[in-house]
Amino acid sequence: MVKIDPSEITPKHLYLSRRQFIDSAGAVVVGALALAACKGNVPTATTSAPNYTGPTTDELGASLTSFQDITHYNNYYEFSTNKESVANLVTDFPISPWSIEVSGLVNNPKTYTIEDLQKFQPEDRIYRLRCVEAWSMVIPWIGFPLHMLLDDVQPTSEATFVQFTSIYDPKDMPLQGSNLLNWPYVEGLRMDEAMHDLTLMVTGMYGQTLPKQDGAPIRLVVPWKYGFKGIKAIIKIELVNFQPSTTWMQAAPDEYGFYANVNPNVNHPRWSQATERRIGEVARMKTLMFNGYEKEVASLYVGMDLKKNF
Ligand SMILES: Nc1nc2c(c(=O)[nH]1)N[C@H]1C(S)=C(S)[C@@H](COP(=O)(O)O)O[C@H]1N2
Ligand SMILES: [Mo]
Repeated sequence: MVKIDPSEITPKHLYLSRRQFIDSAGAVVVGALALAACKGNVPTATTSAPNYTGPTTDELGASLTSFQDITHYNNYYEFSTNKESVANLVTDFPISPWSIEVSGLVNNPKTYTIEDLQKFQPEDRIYRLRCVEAWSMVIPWIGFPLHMLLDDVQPTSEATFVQFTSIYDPKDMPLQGSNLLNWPYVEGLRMDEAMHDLTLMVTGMYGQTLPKQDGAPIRLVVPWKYGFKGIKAIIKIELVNFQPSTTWMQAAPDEYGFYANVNPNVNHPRWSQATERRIGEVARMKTLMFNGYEKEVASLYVGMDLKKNF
């Protein structure tokens, strides 16, 4: 397991009580409504979020994306294909109670409530998020490494991949009533990728509970891969002995591969991946190999043809 430099992480002891959980979810809803009411009048974005006292740049010196942009420019196809609309459509999506089943090739299968997950010490991690559509953000997540959860259920020696499944709730997720994508949204990682210390189960952002539009109550974040690997609203994690199918491979196998490592040298069939637009900034910037995490993750892919295994 590769450890990341402690200087890159600011650990913070956060206990998300059920009470705080409900309070901050409510605050986001109120914020979204206030914004909708002001739309057209006030284009200014809040730089940060209330209560956030952490660092304001990533380890490369790039500024954090504003809380406003992170919560109002979202890819969440269960709700909308319009990134600016997601925040207003998630209001009634119920996320409590919620549980996650962790099963398959493990010695100790378990179903965790969100409250149960508090035993895995949450950390603050500032990561770049690079969408396959060539835009990016810098986001101060709160979460715990996935390996903590996997160690808890004890994968058997047969387990080689991990499969993730989002909730299926067509009553509350309007586009699950359409065939835009195959539902529920599914994703996967190879076992060594899942066990890597950078791979995070995220429950918060900017010092508060995760907003619904960003994947509450729990989502995956794999910072060296394109954003679509970061599956939101997870209800099941299964340890398996085959490479799992993913929603985007099913939708367009020529465009989206299983590995989806950020790679400026492998273009999407319809656009270049050499540069990206950092949300909130004007000039385009060069996309970094493995999204700037090459030192930490390149060893996972030695001997693999990254052009073929895109
Ligand atoms: N369940 C689910 N997870 C998802 C998606 C989605 O449509 N549904 N979109 C993905 C894509 S394409 C991206 S770029 C990120 C966006 O995360 P954000 O809205 O928090 O920035 O979520 C990913 N996770
Ligand atoms: Mo994306």
